[in-house]
Amino acid sequence: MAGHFITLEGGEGAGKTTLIDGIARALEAQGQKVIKTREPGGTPGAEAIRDLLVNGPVDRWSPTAEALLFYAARVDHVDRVIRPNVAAGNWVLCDRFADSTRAYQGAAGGISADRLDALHRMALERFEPDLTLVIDIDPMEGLERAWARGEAETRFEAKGQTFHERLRQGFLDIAHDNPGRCAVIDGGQAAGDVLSAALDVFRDRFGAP
Ligand code: T5A
Repeated sequence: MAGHFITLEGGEGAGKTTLIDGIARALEAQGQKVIKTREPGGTPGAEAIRDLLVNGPVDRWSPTAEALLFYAARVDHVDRVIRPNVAAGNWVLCDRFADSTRAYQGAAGGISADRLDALHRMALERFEPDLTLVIDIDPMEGLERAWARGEAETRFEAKGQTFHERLRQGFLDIAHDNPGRCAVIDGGQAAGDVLSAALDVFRDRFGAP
């Protein structure tokens, strides 16, 4: 039986990593095999590209150069980790995927949706997640959480408030335009309530955990 490819999306410090851990525990408690992974990253090559993207001066790359680097990492990750694990029947929980490029480099960075769609089709054809949870949070609240944790990879966090407001709206627009794939979760709630809301969506879509 084929597995499932689930992505978590949202702005900085939205709580994606915390939520992935909770969902994984709930699935594993039912005996399911779960692969937790992230973008950019998830393979040695993609982690090397991550280092180029998340560190250094804020203007190190243009949005177009960023998008190409994110997709180079993504193709390696999909080929080596995501597709084989879905084919093996596992649950793949991925912290960020193509919607992050659509929101960060597209809605906030200024690349048109048509150009990013063309890039996605060239790289991955029509490959998309089975479910995307968009964790929505006030950008300042998310950034404060990330700063409080002493985040080291600060290149994208350092972009201005307008960028982060456009980013939030970009994710909400993606969810609105893809209701069959996406569900929006209020990330401003306590972590336990965010997890309950996410598990409700899982039960609704997959009947588990
Ligand atoms: N990027 C990525 C692009 O521009 N384009 C792309 O295509 C892709 C794939 C790296 C950067 O790359 C950019 C976006 C990013 O800037 P990342 O590593 O996912 O991506 O970066 P972040 O979003 O910054 O990841 P974080 O780990 O900082 O945020 P998370 O995972 O959303 O949040 P999490 O769970 O680590 O929580 C942050 C803090 O808040 C607490 C946690 O304990 C933690 O301290 N917390 C809560 N506190 C209160 N209430 C809750 N409900 C909480 N949930 C978590």
